[in-house]
Amino acid sequence: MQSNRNNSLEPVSISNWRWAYFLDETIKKFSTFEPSPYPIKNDFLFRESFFGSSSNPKKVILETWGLKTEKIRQARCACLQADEMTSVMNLVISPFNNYDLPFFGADFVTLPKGHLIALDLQPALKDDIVHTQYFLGKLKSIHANWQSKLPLGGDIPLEARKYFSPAFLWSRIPLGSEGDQLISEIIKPAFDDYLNFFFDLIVNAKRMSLERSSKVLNGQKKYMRYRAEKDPARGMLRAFFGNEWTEQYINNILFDLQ
Ligand code: DBV
Repeated sequence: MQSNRNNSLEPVSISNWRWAYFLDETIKKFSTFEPSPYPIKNDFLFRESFFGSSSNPKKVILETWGLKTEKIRQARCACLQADEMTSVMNLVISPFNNYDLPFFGADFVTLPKGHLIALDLQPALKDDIVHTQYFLGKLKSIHANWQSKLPLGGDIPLEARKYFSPAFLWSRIPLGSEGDQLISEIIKPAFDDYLNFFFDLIVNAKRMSLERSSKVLNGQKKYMRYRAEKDPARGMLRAFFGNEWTEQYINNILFDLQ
């Protein structure tokens, strides 16, 4: 099947994709910031493949949405739906390094074993008080309000911890009506709170000195390299779309600042 999307800013249309609400909210927020498409080749804008037995092949579709603005180097979303069960939204918003802004990261994943929710404003320089003090206080109160209403996410890889803020919203939610209720009553308003707060930070962000900008750039590159190296979806993407395509996708599209 061909995609009718000519650039990364055109709407994503994957039937039954569970996370459409969250991408729609993100698109709405960016609409007032004169966004322009992010350069992504067709091969990565849309990809379709089949898996499972030849007698009963199942379809997997992946679409990539993306944009850039004056202060945002890249906002991109990997949108994947595999058959009925597996539904993935991996959204990362990366500011230009000449603003003291964190990354916006959302990893919403539905697998046969349940839903995984990872949402955060991730510092490029976690131990740098100038980079974090002005947003962490408020973000911690937003986090406290929602995390207390969700099941815990459990342990995360030790080496990944330094890339998360203390306000990392992290949960593993069961499938079924209880899970659906938590997603509509807790995850949706929580996402809106994190997204609205992030956009407030963008609006108020001022250009910084060259010296400070290069410090933030180093922090951003370290984050991107880590995420490219340790992408938990690598195995799944390779199984669906092959090794070579997956390595290009992860390193040249999803985490392309290295
Ligand atoms: N995660 C990605 C991309 C994905 C993606 C690009 C295109 O970075 C999906 C898809 N994340 C994805 C999938 C899983 C996870 C897990 C499919 C489930 C893997 C599985 O259980 O088989 C946040 N994502 C996770 C986990 C965390 C995150 C903590 C669980 C631990 C794990 O399985 O590794 N956000 C994610 C993350 C970092 C981050 C790992 C690291 C700094 O910022």
